[in-house]
Amino acid sequence: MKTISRRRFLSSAALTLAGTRLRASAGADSSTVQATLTIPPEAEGARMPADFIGLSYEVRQMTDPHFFSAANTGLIAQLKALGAHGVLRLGGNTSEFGYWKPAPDSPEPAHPATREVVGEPKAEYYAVTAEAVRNLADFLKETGWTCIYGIGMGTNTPERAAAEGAFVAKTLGARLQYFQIGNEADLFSKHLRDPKTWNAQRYLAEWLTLARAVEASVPEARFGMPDVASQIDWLTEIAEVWPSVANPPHVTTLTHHHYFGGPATNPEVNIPNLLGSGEMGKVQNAADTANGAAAKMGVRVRMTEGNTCYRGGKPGVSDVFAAALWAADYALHLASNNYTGINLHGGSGTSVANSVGGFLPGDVMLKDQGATPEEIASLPHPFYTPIAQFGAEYTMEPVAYGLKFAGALSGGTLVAANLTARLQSAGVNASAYAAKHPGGRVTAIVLNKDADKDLDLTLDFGGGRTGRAETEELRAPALDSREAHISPSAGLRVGRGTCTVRVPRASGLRLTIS
Ligand code: BDP
Repeated sequence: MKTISRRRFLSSAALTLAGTRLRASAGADSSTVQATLTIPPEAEGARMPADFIGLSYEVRQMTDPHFFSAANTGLIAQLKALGAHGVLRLGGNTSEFGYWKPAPDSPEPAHPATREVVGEPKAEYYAVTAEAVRNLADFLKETGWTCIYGIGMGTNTPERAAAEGAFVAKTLGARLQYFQIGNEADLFSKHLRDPKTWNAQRYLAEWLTLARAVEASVPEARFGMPDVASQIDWLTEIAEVWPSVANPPHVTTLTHHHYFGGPATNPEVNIPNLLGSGEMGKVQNAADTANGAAAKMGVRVRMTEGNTCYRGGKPGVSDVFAAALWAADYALHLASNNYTGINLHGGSGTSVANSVGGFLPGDVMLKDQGATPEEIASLPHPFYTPIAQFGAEYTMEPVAYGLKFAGALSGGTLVAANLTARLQSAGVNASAYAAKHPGGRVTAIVLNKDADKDLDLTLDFGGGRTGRAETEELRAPALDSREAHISPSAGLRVGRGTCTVRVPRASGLRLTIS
């Protein structure tokens, strides 16, 4: 292994950023873009639910029944800091290898044979216990959050799904939003099903068998589906055949996942691409397809699992300030597209490593770059996790600050104007969103993702308003800093409905007028 100085390690951790200016401070070649945004007085866009913000964890995380429990006060505090109302989603690749264990002496069932494939979880079976579900209920009560509960599909049986569903519904009560059955079934052809025959129709047939079994024991059961990794056209196919399903189970939400790219070794997974316009273009295409299918079924869409870089994230991209700007923009982009919410994936390094075959490619990459075990341990694991654990301490990572910053629009109705398009046509890589809250308070969020350009912005709220606007910044020293801050700034005078403000490169601004 080659040796590497601390300094070089830190700069190489920023990865493949050569030629890109990442510093947030203005340099000699600084440039400023001027733009005006008119915020329409009526909010006629999508309603962003109060519980829009969410997190996603592996079901395997429940093998430690104390993790999601009332005793885990450190984690509870972080969830509450992230949002007063949020949604905890349990799923991930490991959900296919958990089995329901109703009593301490229940025997382990026989498991079907599966193929072992690099990058997919190994068939390491584990029990989901009644104790873990009871503790989860207490945990949710403490946080004020609700839950999307993942039941396995890959190696499960209708009988076990029904028994688990009944216990979960009874134990979580109103904290259960809905069940999800199966995780990323569009990838089952890799290791869990016959690639020659596996498709959306087969999936739907299997899903209906399991959902009907759950419904038989939980008549009021609600479901989100199909939780695809990337084949959004499965939503279209399902919506097309749905009218021919006799007595369909109560599906409230169509769901899909989204990772910007991956794995860590992919040079395309870098900060300029993460913050570039191509990413939100892809997000928009997926949203258009998903919303088309949802409209046919009379439901809404949720992005139930995703993050910056699959297979556990990329150090220097997933765990730095750029990920905060990405998360805020991505969340609000989905909200503008009428999504009910977003769940960014994370959890413990062990649970996520297990979900992707036993190790995180980002760790291997760091080792190859000569990082010491101490340096590697000082980074969050998985690298993309919104909430990281270091010893007994939980910390909110930059990506979580982005979610929190965006979460201020939750509960409001978004204005329909495409503010982002205006900023982009002014020549800056920035986006903007605004929402009106019940009672008349208006909040605007501007995300300047540009590495080079500051934004001098005039906001026009219409004639009537005068007074002061409260402002907060989302910032860090640089796009590749391992930190993020949300802090109040000086505030602004609003005269005859307008105010002007500077949004520096690589920063966010939140502005509220009551
Ligand atoms: C998703 C899986 C999840 C993984 C994640 C990843 O559902 O279990 O942890 O990707 O690759 O596809 O990081």
